[in-house]
Amino acid sequence: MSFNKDLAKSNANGSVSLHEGENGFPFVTLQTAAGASAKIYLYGAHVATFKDSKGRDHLFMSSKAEFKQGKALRGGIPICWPQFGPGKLPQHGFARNSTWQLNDTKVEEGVTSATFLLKDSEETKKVFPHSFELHYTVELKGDEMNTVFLVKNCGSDAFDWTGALHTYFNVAAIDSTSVKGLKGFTYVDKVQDAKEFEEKGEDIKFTSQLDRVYLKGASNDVHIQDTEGTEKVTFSSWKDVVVWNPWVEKAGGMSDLGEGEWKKYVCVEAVQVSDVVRLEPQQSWSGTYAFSKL
Ligand code: TA6
Repeated sequence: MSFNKDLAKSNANGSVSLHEGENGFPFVTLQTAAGASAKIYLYGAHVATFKDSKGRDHLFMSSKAEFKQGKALRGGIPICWPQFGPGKLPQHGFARNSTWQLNDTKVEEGVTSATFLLKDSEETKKVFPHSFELHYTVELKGDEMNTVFLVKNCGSDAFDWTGALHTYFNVAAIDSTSVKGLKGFTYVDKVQDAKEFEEKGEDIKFTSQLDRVYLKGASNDVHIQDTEGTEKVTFSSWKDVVVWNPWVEKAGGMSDLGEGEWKKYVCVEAVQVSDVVRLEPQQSWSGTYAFSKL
């Protein structure tokens, strides 16, 4: 695995280093002087952990995540692109199943970050005949994780995409978790034949499988409250929010999810699906998505 040694950095403000993980999957570790850390696999530029300076891991990773080419890692922050959900391409597109390259790193006072790059290839052009660059920056700033996701059309023809940062947040117990901030938004309920409803409640609670696309819901902050605290999630440019928990039935069919682990996470995702994003030649789109404990 090639890695530009200049990108590894360590100083009084923190460090960025590269390691080999499960099944030889390389990952980058970010550390800050204050004690926050993150682990990002080059496969999928997949953020697997974010631990704040108090040692709390904000992200859930399945104990049965499968580290093999072509299979998305279960948990953390899978990158869904250029397609969210089912469609012409395999579910959630190819970005989460591709090996990205580490392209830039920064270790400065209060900020440690890494930027990952995915470019079109012969493989991607077989299913998505366009030239593109994805630049994905993961940044630790105090006890917050910030992400910047940039898509550039490097070709001579326009293309459309949908996508998401499909984040699995740790919760103490899903049946005592509430998601707040989406009251009044219309949602597509994928558990009720994609019928549309208006969210009437301040709190979204979980008593069975829940899989909803809150249209334009990313215009607000979203809070995930459980018995141990509240995670604040903020967005810019991303349009929609998906809230998902499989509950016991659907979890039973997920071979890469440990027994009972469906109780330990909720997905609150930054999504672009209510409208496709059309990029003209040389045009870019970028969105930010950040989270921290209140
Ligand atoms: O974001 C929610 C969702 O679209 C659900 O419908 C469920 O399929 C989930 O993504 C997980 O998809 P995956 O392909 O990662 O198993």
